[in-house]
Amino acid sequence: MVNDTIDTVNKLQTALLLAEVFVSGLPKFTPYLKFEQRFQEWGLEKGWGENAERCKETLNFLSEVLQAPDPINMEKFFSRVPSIFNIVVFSIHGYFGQEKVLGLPDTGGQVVYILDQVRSMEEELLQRIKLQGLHITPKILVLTRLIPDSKGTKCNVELEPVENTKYSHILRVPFKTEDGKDLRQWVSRFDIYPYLERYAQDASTKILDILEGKPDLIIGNYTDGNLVASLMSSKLGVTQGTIAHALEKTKYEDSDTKWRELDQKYHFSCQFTADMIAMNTTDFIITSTYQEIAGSKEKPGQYEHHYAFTMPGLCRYATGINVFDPKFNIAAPGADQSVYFPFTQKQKRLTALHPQIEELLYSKEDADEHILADRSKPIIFSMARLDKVKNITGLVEWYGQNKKVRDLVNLVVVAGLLNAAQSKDREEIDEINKMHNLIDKYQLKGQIRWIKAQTDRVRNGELYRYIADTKGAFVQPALYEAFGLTVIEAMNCGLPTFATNQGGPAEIIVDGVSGFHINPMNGREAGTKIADFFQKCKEDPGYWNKMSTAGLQRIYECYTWKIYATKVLNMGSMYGFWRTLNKEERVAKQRYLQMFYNLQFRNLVKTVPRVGEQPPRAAATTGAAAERNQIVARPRERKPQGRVQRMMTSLLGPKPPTYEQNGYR
Ligand code: UDP
Ligand code: LCN
Repeated sequence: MVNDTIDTVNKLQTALLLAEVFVSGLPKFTPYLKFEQRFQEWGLEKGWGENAERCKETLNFLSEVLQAPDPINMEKFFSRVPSIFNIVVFSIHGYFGQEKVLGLPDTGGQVVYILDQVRSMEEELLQRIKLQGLHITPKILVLTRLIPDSKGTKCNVELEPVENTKYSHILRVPFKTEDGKDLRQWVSRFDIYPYLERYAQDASTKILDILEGKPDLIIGNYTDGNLVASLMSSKLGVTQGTIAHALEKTKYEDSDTKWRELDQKYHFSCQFTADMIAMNTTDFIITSTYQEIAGSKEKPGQYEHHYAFTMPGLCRYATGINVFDPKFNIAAPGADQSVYFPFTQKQKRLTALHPQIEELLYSKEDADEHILADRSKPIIFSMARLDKVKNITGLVEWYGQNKKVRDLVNLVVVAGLLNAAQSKDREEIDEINKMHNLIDKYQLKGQIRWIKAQTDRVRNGELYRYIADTKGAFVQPALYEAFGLTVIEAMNCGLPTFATNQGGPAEIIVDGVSGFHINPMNGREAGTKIADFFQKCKEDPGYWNKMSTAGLQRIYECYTWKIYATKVLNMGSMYGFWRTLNKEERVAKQRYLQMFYNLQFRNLVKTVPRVGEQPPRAAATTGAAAERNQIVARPRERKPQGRVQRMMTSLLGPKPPTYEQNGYR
């Protein structure tokens, strides 16, 4: 925005003043081209705005920043700076695709979130570039894994345009086996650590090729994507943002202290170490709610869980991540309102899909144990991956135990597979068996309909609305839910919603006003709350409409993708600026984190078997070897001191090696 003739703040301030006075005298919509030459004479280049009015505002915002750099002025100015055109988003695990993937193992809200996020960011970028008076084509790449055995999805396709965008693509890069071949099959998110470093190298090469240079912003998602984003952004010196979605530490109680017994199944030691590295490397963290950062009085937040914890015999985090760090930001996602719209919008309703939906809900085929006997009852509905934490089996149990609810409503759940023999996912298999046992135990035949995972998003949208037509409700019973996209999808469709008070939904819903909180640890209370609602609706049919409308109002106020995209692009711009300051401090921290990656993370990765391998003998993570390697990790400290310093010095000499020296290129 400025050229070399401006090399002092005084010169900049003078140029701003002259230019502002000049454009103030022009008609508002005078195009930039008409006065470009004058701007250049003052040392100002393109990017201030597409016309006189827009330039005047931007010039004024910068003058204000120079006089009083308060957060509001800074944000106003940085929202105008044309610093982001190319964005890379990492989402590696699961089946990342645009159709037929939802409900497959490890494949849920993160995929929906990212596809909607990309669309909204592209739209916002295009609008910003136009208003900046520039003619630049933005590019967004979503990096995921190419899975040759793609199970009928497009996960075996290398490059795929993102639907409803012009310049955004999914780029799939395969995992490599040790002998350099493409790994063919899906790998559980718990087991993918041995593949990530090589993946980061291969992905970087492809990205630089396609973008013909470095991206301006890298956004990681979940542990694996965040780690790879950290590797790439450190290597290329690019601004990085991370999104946790749902980290495992929050979901599995005592997973830190019990890491040894759980490691073979979940490899939490690897995962938590990767999370610590990514949280501390990233320039900024995007969260969906405040509670995700700092929780509530009763319950720690997802990030707060990572502040101080110990994996006995391995590592103790004294200040893993400080929840007061200014890198934390809230940008809540939305739901695609062309898919999830209110049931009352009759002209938009997809009535042609109703026969299919009725088949899904009431047909006799393939579901002889799950036929709803009384079709006149409202439906309580839930839809989720069949993971333990989603607690769909909990909901079935509360329903089974509560006669009043059973009398008032039918239960419909869309979740996982119905046949354990068809599943490869360890937790899903346990949950499938549990579901069948509960249906038998509480004799739920005639009152429950269990439908396998449904991958058609558009039809799912109509399904929520169809449930609303029955004057039913959505129930989200998770033991913990980081955010809960199904909650906002249901609310967008006007379906009154009961959702867990553990995690994001506690913030999305105002209890008793825009929906209801339920305590997943107290099924009896949850059942009573649901029964009371339907009883009240029976007595006063206006009550159902009131809750439906209040849910919608809450969504329009707080949960839309437009609000999200504005915030995230502002973050990219602001934190990109902060990166240029405090360089020394950054470098020292970076060196510490690289040491941590090289010495700790790489060793832990060796304990995770690759596909087809027997578990290797634990590297220095268990027993005496682990005791020898025990370190106290304080990644936020500027300069490692004391014991860590001694360890670094004894193992590495005074200067720890960089990623490059360790073979990461
Ligand atoms: N979903 C789906 N079919 C299923 C299960 C889930 O389409 O059988 C979708 C659901 O509509 C939502 C996403 O997957 O868009 C789940 O997101 P959420 O945040 O609720 O949970 P996550 O799976 O990410 O933990
Ligand atoms: C993962 C989850 O488990 C959900 O709670 C979120 O809604 C989803 O990611 C999107 O962030």
